[in-house]
This record gives sequence, structure tokens and C-alpha cells, in this order.
Amino acid sequence: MTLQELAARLRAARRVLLTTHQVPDGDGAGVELALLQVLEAMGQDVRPVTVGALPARLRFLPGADRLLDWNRLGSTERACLLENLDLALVVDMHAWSLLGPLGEALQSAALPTYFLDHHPLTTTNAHVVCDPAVSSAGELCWSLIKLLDRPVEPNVATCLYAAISYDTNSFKYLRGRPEVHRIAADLLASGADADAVYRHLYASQSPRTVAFLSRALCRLQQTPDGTIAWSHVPRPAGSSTDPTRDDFRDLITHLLEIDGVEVAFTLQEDEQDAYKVSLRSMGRTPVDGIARALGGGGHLFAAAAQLSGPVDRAAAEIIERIRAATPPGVDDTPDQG
Ligand SMILES: [Mn+2]
Repeated sequence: MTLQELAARLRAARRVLLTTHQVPDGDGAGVELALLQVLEAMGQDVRPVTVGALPARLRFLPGADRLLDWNRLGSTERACLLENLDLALVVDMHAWSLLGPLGEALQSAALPTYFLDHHPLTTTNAHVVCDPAVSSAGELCWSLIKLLDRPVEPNVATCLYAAISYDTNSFKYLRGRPEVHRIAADLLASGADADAVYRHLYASQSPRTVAFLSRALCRLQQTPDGTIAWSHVPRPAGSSTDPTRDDFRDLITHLLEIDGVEVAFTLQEDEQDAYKVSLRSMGRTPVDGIARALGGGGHLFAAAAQLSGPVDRAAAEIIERIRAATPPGVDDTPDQG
């Protein structure tokens, strides 16, 4: 469906449930909280839900204290939340499986559920609005609010600025889109608190995270030509000091920022000899096909999958697949930005 059709459905609704994928991130949570405030200003009864708690660095987002964690609700509260809803809108994802237990509940309640997403389509669902060309769900949400003909209040602007900043890693991954900066400028003019977004998203490392990074970076390995870097992170001890998803995101960013590196990956041991592989590319070697071939998925230049085997064999297999996915002559091509 189109963004215009989604705007029409939202305009006609009275009671709306908003949510995003499990393990909410800056883009999903930012969009959910922006829409919470916009729809409430339109007089709607809005129920904002997450599946899992918001990471600490996102709790500064305006309205974050309103989010209800589905995993912590009792059965009566869950039933109340789903009662008399006109529709559910799920942002930053479009595959039911990413919604976990809430997905099952929405499906069995037979609620009209719509998805607003920017990941490459993996299913055909008439209720999905998806533009894989845009930077983030935040960018799509900005367009949706314009279609709803609603003003962007300062708190909404901060949520959307955070969403776009999160998915572009502070406006580094723009994929050649001037729109990203145009929208960011519009959000700043609307009162987005860019200082707070920077401070909370990028300058709030815990000593625990820095210790994790220092250990993981000690295990840095590179191919002899220097174009592929990786690190293997052994199975965590199962304590509260276990690395988080954001820790791994930071780790792979450090690997990718080494001079000459075109593709970085991490091997995160989940169980004995079973790894979550995260892949990130500077933009010349597509990595989504590698992840898909291993049963995973993601974006053109950021993807993830599962892999088993001894760590050296797993790393060798990924390197071989990266080589196969790299267009010829990439090493000699000057950077086109
Ligand atoms: Mn996103």
C-alpha cells in the first residue's frame, strides 16, 4: 500500500496501537514516540507498546516513559491493550516474526495491522508501506506526518532526528540522499534537540561497554590485503555485564573505520560453536546476499545471519563469501563518496 493510503487509515482511526520490532532501537522507538505524540494531538487514543525494554541510551526520548513493555504486562493488561482497537501500526519492520509474542497476539485478535518500514521486502503483505531507498523509518515517518498535515512539534522533531541519526550512524550513511539532510534541517528548525541526541546516542558509553570494546578489539583480525576486518566474541558469561546489541554495533563500526577496510564482520558466539554473524560494508561490496545465503537478511550494506562451526572455519567461510560478492576492481576504484 502507499503512504497516502496509510495516512488515510490513520486519519479515520480512533484507537491505535503503536509498536516496533523486539529489542527496540533508536529508529523504531523514535518513530513510535513521534507518532504517539502526533496521533494524540489529533485526538486519538494511542497505546504505545514495545516488546522488551528500551535500551538506557534511548530513555531520554520525549515520551519514552509512556512505553508499555509487552513482556512485563499481565494477561488482563494485555487484553485491555488490544480491546476496541481500530488498527495497529508497526514501524521499522514488516515480518511478523520480528514482533515475537505481540505478533501472535495481534494476529489472533485479527486486528488490521499495518507496517511502515524501510528494510528490503521479504514478504508480500498488502498492509506494508515500505521504501528500501530511504535512510530510516524516521524519514518515512516525517513524510507521513506531512501527509497527515500535522505540525512537527519540538518533541516530535527530537524523536525523528534521533531516529534518522541512529540509522545513519550520526549522518554518516546517507546512501547519496540529500533528502536526509533536508529533513534533518527541517527537524532542527522545528526545535529538535540535536545536542541531547548526540549526548545520549553517541557520548554515553558505559565503562562496561568500553571494557567490552577493548577486549573485542584485541581480537581484531584482518586479511593480508587489509580489506576485511573481523573480531570474534566468545560466548558471554550470562551475567548483567553481557554485551548488548548496541555494544556489537559499536564494535563493528570501529572495525569498519580502520583505514582500507571495505567489509567488517563480527562473530558473536551464542552457543558452543554457533555464531551470530553481523556484516557491514563501506558501500562497494553488498553483504545482504551473503546473509540471505546463510538464512539471514538485512540491508544491502548491513546484514546478519547465523553460522555454526569452529570459529576459524566460520570466519574463512564468511571471507570467501565476501570475496565472491566483491565486484572486480573494487580495490583500485577511487572513493566516489
Ligand atoms: Mn530502521
